[in-house]
Amino acid sequence: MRRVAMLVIFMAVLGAQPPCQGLAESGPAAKPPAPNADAMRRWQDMRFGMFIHWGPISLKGTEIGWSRGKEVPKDEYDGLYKKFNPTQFNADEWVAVAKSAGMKYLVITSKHHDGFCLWDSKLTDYDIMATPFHRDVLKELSAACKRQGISFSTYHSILDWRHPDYPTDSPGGSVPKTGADMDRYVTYLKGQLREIIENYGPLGIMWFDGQWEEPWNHDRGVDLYNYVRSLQDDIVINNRVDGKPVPGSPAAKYRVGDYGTPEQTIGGFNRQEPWETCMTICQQWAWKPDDKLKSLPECIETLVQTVGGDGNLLLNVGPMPDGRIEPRQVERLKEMGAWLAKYGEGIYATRGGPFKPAKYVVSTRKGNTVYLHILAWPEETLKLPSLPA
Ligand code: JFZ
Repeated sequence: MRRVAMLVIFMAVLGAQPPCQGLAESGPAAKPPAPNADAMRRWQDMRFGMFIHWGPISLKGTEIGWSRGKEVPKDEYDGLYKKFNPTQFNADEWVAVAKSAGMKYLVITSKHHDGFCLWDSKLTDYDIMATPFHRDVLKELSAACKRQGISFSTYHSILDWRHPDYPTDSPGGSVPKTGADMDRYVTYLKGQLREIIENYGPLGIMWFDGQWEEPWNHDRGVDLYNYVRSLQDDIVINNRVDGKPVPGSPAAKYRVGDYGTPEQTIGGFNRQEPWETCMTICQQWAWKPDDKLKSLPECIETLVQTVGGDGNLLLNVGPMPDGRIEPRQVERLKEMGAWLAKYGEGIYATRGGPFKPAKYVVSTRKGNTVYLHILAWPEETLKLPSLPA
């Protein structure tokens, strides 16, 4: 009894984590450290980033992850990598497009729900090195970001419907797998995150997703959060790292994750909890031929309304199977960049408010300066919303 207690104290002193095996049984991991304040500030100041969803599924033009076992039969989906050869991929061009849009950071899918890995992973053969393309996309992109002064980050799906050890399968996690082993899967997940951070880091953000299924839970989320911070302390981690409470255990006392992630919608005015809206420039996350492109006013108003509510905007593009970002999307992004070249002072490194964003008037501030973004002037006089008390 006494030896067990001593061991626990010893581990706490060292700041070490209990082993993850049997985590659900052995109770929650140590309460995680507070977000790194400098990293949070750096990330919030950037305000505008590029999200990239990409993989062999772009050959079909259907949605990444979700179309596996639906629009595209599983066997066909899983074999697409053999034909994935985006010879026109040029990392410096992608980064230049982000820069020309006025974006300051970039987040790319290292692995989506389909399990395909866009980098040279030693832990699986289902990766970019198994394709005829045979070039490490994360390596080239992270290097280009460094060269051009853009913060590099990755999106990583916790769930993996193809991996034999992850307990659910496509379509959409509705089918249980036999022989799966979640503890073994978490070892794989952590090993891959280590590869990404060590080989392509330091990263700005680790953007988790796919946390909502039963195999994931709060305790595993806390453990994973601690693990990623132990690899790089000044990394920012989104709130999709956390999971539902372990079945049968009391509700979690706290949540992990440094910021909120409203999806395809502009977050509400909130200066207490950092947040980032992620939104597609068209309608699908992955590339779809002739997908409906948002207009320039729509794109700019989304950015202004988001920043005025004190959030960041992560605007998504899905590159084509040949490796290029669609020219009409590049055009739209450049138009946003031209607007930002003129009005960026009222966007970058600002905070939302003091007025709550309204339909036609949105405010941001920096020091003693308040910036008013007037989106329309429909009446004789411009009425400002009332100031929050
Ligand atoms: C998730 C992903 O599934 C999606 O493909 C994309 O990567 C986006 C940024 O994040 O969005 C979700 C998450 C959950 C559901 C739908 C979309 N859901 O549970 O229906």
